[in-house]
Amino acid sequence: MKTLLIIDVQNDFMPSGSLPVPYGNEIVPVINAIQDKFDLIVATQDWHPRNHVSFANNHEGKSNFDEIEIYGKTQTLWPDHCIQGTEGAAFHRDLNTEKMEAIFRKGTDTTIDSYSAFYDNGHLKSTGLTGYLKEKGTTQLFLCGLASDICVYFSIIDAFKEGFTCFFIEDASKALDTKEFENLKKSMITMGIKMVTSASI
Ligand code: VGL
Ligand code: ZN
Repeated sequence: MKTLLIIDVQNDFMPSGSLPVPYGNEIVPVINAIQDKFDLIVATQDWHPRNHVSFANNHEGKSNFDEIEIYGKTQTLWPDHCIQGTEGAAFHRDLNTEKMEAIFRKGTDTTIDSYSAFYDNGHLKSTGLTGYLKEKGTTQLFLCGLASDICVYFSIIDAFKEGFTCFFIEDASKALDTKEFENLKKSMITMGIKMVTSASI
């Protein structure tokens, strides 16, 4: 059973947003065009409270893209983005949302970030997404969205470890840092994650 998991296709990650992913808008028509090929469509939204720990603005003397330690792990400090209920946290207006059966929101805990759709960055709490997808009968899981080197990457790694056969739809995703993504891609392929394009689904 084929499921499409659409990660964080939200206004703040678009070229005009507060944490822009270059060419992020270009994936919207690609994602809309492939939706018919799936039995189930699920999406995520990055959904932070205003006082979230990942915002540089909430740390005195820190600037955007500085790094700090949280629970012993490196945390990049981001510009304010995807604040709960704001226009920046909304899906891109052209993204087809009609067929989404569920929307999982992540990054809601003030004290920890959550790049993956499955667990927070400390792997302390599950979002329940594995249970949902398995109960729905998902075997093959296709991921796309923003950003390829952050939230899509961390989500697909967790999905693979949870036992799904995983496909990364390359042209339905864009990276914040394309060089970093090329390195991550090699490690994903080595693990057994399959890289595909929208035309081959
Ligand atoms: C993301 C940085 C911070 C993402 C979310 O969706 O890739 N990146 N929060
Ligand atoms: Zn975030």
